[in-house]
Amino acid sequence: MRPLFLGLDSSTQALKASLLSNDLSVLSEVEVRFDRDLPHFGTRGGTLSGPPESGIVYSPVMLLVEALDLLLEKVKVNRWPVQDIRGVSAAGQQHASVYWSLQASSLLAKVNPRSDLTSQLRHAFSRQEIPNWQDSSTTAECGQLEEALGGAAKLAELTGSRAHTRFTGPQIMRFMKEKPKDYERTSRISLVSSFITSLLCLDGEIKGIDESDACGMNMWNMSTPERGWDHSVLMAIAGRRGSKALEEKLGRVESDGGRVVGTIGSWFVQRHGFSPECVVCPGTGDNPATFLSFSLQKGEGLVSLGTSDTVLVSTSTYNPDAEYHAFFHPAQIGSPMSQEKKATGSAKNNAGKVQKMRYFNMLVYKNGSLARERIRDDYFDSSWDTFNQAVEASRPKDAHDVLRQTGFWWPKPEIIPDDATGVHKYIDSVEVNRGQTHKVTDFDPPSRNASAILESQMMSFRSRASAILGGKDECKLDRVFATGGAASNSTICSVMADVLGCNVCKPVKYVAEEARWKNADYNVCSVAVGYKAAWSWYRHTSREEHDMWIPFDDFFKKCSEQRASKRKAMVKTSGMAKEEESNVVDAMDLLEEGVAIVARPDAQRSQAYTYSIDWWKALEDRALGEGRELAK
Ligand code: ADP
Ligand code: XUL
Repeated sequence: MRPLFLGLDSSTQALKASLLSNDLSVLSEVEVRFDRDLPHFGTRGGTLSGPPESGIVYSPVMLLVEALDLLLEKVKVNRWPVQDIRGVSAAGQQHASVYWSLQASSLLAKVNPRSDLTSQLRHAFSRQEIPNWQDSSTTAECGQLEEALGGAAKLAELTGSRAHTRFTGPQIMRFMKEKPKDYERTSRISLVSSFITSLLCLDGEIKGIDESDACGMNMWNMSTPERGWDHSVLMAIAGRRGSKALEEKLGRVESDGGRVVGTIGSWFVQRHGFSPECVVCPGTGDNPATFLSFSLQKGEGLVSLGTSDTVLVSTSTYNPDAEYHAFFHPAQIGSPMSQEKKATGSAKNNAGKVQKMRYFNMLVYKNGSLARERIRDDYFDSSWDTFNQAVEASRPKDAHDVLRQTGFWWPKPEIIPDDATGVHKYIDSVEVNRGQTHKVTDFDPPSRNASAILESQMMSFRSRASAILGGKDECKLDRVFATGGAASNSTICSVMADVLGCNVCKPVKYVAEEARWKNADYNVCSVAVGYKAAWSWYRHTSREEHDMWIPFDDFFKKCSEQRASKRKAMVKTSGMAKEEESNVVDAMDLLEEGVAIVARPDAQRSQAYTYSIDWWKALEDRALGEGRELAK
């Protein structure tokens, strides 16, 4: 039997599962879509909303429990060999919190395999709602928190982010105020990832929050080597007297992303046929999991072009900034924290095995695909092809063909830059050198809107990524991975390569039956936590000291080498001619096993963008100011 691994992803709209082989190939996926498969909850897009203007967005906690029951039924229908699964881990939407009742532990410990979880866990929660990341009901709490901590920059320096309405700290603060009795009746507070982890183990213990996920709470001190729940933040949230109780409700935090925190619950073994040898390791947030899916190295990035645009940048240093977020790497063997030292009286047993702490920064933009779509619809008859043709017609012709028209699209109040609003377009009036830049109602010709929005969005990615990587504009990303709906557009990827000045890559898989590489269209979050489960199991079952502490990236590399040799052996036995084999590889610009380059930067065009960055930055400041004036 070859061990298999399972990754779960509890996202806004669905609970997804990926089944992986021991060389980390994706074998199969199933999902429960909340609106479609559990319609009795009445969710739209996976969530419910509070009264108009309240900003409240949530999902029922029982929706996730029922989704897990249903997912396991779907796994059965799909005949997954669950008895061979040896490791499992879960990704969950970041920031979203789950509130356990006082009897939760005893209910978890005694679930009966003859019934489903839904019927047995109804009383396990002190709050029926999980605040969703789209919730914006906590503006007042964010203001109070920042004021108490000395401002947005100070809070970012301590916890990796300024206060955000969706972050857990402000959410807990509001819950305490609105429902003090329910808060009192709360034994523990989990994030979605640690909530699912507790359900997987079902041993009565509420499992610890993963340290990378803890960074999305506005409560975890990242700024000192010993980290820990930040006492000044806890006091600002719960008052001097309540801060201790809050710390207890938050519980321990897992600094080693590959530690085995339990084995799969006997309920899974008896009811669904799992093996009692299947181990569970800490889950993590969905963005940390996405980061992990490509085993990003220092200086590498990931751009997700979905409804919103997200940029993740891997770094070896802590770079907090009020404009974006800093997180710990989600699969590292972190140094002992103050919490652990307190618990054991000394450094934990992994001291000496720990790796230098690693980080990543995350930029989140609200005006991503929807802003691009608006231009496509207004100017290009809703056709991406026509949009792309306009972009191709206006790309820089050489290094001196600098930007002369640019714009800023913030129809929704933007996160980066903070609170930017409106749509602003500018034209530089002199052909040679820089002249006066004028604000205009539209570009000349208007088809310029297509390239202007792409260039401007990517200039923003570039200038912020450079700031994260070293503060200078020449400081570039080494390569980026592109994901999300718009990454299927090759023109968009090509502009991204030019503006960022680096290769743009995508995951690909080799399909033996068709003897060719194809885009890997799996769900990166659940796959990445499947990688983490495999890493954890490998360490757990190894006898060699070296393997027990193998860093995640080394394990990942080892598995991709195994996949490469397996593929080569398959090609050999298939009798494929040498020439045909190289055609298969050349058809995809392969960078390494499972990674293809989809766009390379053009040196001349890239230089033109480098020459344009200061001009663009000054205009971004101007647009920000003009937007604020108009909003007054
Ligand atoms: P979500 O954030 O919901 O996961 P996706 O990653 O699925 O979103 O991306 C959806 C977005 O992708 C859509 O809003 C659409 O504008 C964009 N998109 C899809 N195909 C293309 C394309 N060919 N070119 C540009 N954008 C595209
Ligand atoms: C990130 C964020 C969202 C959620 C989606 O800060 O709020 O991307 O993680 O589940």
